[in-house]
Amino acid sequence: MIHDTPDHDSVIEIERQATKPPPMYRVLLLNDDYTPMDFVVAVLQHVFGMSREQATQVMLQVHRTGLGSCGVFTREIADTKVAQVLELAQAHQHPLQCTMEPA
Ligand code: TYC
Repeated sequence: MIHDTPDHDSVIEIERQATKPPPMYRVLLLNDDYTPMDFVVAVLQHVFGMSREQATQVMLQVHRTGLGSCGVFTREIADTKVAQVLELAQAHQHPLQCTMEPA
């Protein structure tokens, strides 16, 4: 939009800030030697809404490579999902680790 104003640079800057998409974060699952595969699949289905097939693919990717992406979310949603995974892992006494990084 063109603004007929003597200070149009700051108007454009304010609009850019207001319409900028939010920073996004990738939620990552880490491999370990102890968490049962079935538990990881169930967590991925429950927390990330994945199908059993999709969850199995992500779990195997983590198992084989050490790391895998559970999806990309805004900071608040990514924070919540990381916390949900860690709570479930703790509640079942599994060492499953989950973290997030800027996407
Ligand atoms: N490596 C685990 C096993 O062999 C399975 C596993 C997969 C653990 C993914 C964590 O994020 C993980 N039981």
